[in-house]
Parts: sequence; structure tokens; C-alpha cells
Amino acid sequence: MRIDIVSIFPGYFDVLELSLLGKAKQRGLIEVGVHDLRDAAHDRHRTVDDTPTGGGAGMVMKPEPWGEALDGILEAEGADPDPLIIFPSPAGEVFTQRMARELAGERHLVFGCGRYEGIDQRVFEEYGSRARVKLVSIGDYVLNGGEVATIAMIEAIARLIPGVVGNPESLVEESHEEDGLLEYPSYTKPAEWRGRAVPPVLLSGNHAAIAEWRREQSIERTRAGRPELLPRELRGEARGRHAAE
Ligand code: JBQ
Repeated sequence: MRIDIVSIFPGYFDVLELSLLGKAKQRGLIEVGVHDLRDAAHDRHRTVDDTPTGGGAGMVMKPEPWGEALDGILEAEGADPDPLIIFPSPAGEVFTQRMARELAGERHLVFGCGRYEGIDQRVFEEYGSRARVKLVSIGDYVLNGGEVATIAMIEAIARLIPGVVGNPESLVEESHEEDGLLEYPSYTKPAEWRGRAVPPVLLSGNHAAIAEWRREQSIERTRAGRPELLPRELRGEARGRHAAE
């Protein structure tokens, strides 16, 4: 997968060199290009924003630097014929594991990170007419710009690309995959720490009992913390058992 990112803070994306993502880059599984939007602003101060037309508070990102930066990516030598441009935005569709899975199947993603009060609307119109464009939000809280949202999305997407995560089983076991339940609690050695024992069933060697206990824990955790995730057919299951004990 090829990923291009346009931002006025390219330094944010240094984190993509770390850990699993850095290794995936080294191994050529993902190719990342980070572009400083200011390189496409040619006045003395490399201006990327201006006052809102019609008045109001804050600043709006000017269309010309965005046009030059995105044209450069879409028209680069060997460019993908069908890229998907993502603008992180609080007005976008909410990013989910399902969306991560869909995006992991793309050949070329372009992330346009806005700051200030937003990007001139004509940029969305222009690129919406030339490519697939998606506005995506990572949640209902206020961020200063799209950079952190982009990093979160890239992490979620990249780990689904075959070969990026060493053990494919750990992909399936994570929360929200497979059955939509939260993960069960995990433990390691020592068997007792500060007077706190590991649940004895995990030391029993009884794999069926361990699997049953973990499933109950997943259901109970989901019921307690994220009840809206609990599938209809599981309502009542684990609580019924424990209530009877
Ligand atoms: C969103 F994607 C963005 C971009 C800028 C601000 C944002 N605020 C909240 N959630 O994901 C977002």
C-alpha cells in the first residue's frame, strides 16, 4: 500500500518510523510519503491560511497550496489510477474497525490534514470530481487538526495489511474482531503478585474450561463497559450464570 500525507506539521508523522509500522515500511509492505503543505505555498511567509470569506472567527486553509500539493501526489510518476483521498474531519463518517478493514484493501491512500477552522470547500469539490474523497472522523471530541486522527487511522489500517503483524492470530483475537466482544483479561507470571492471584482456572491446564471462562469474561466486560456492543443473543448469558453462583 502507498500512503501519502499532506500536513503543515510533517514532524507528527515521525512516529510512523517506530515499531511495527517502521518495520513494515522497511520491509516495503507500506510506502509512506509525507508532504509539507507549506512547500506548496510560494509567498515569502509560505502562507497556507486566510480569513473566512463572509466574516467570522478563525482562519481557513487556502485552496491553492492544497491544489498544488494534491496535484503533485495524484500526478506523480507511476501514480495510482484510483487513489482514495481521506480528509480527517469532525464532520466525517466515524472511523470503525469495519472501515479500517475496507481501507486496508486500498492500493493508495492520501490523507489531507486540515488545521485552523477547515479547508476551503472548493478543495473537496475539486478532488471529489477527480478522485474518490472521504471525510472521516475518529470520534466526537475536539482535536486541533487532522494529524493525530491520521496517525490513529494509519495504525489501525496498516496492521491489517498481510505481513505487517507477525502473528495473524493476534489480529483475530483483538477486541472488536471476530465476535465484536471486548477482550478477556490477560495475566502472566508470577502466579501471585502483591497478594493477588491469577484466576486458578488459567493454571488448570483445562483448555475447555479456560476458553469458557474467557468467553464469560469477554461478555461480562462488554456488558459492563460497552453494552451497546453486546450482540442481542448474548444478553443475559453471562450475568445469568454469575448471578446464580
Ligand atoms: C475528528 F478528523 C478530525 C480532524 C480534525 C479535528 C477532529 N476532531 C475530532 N475528531 O476525528 C477530527
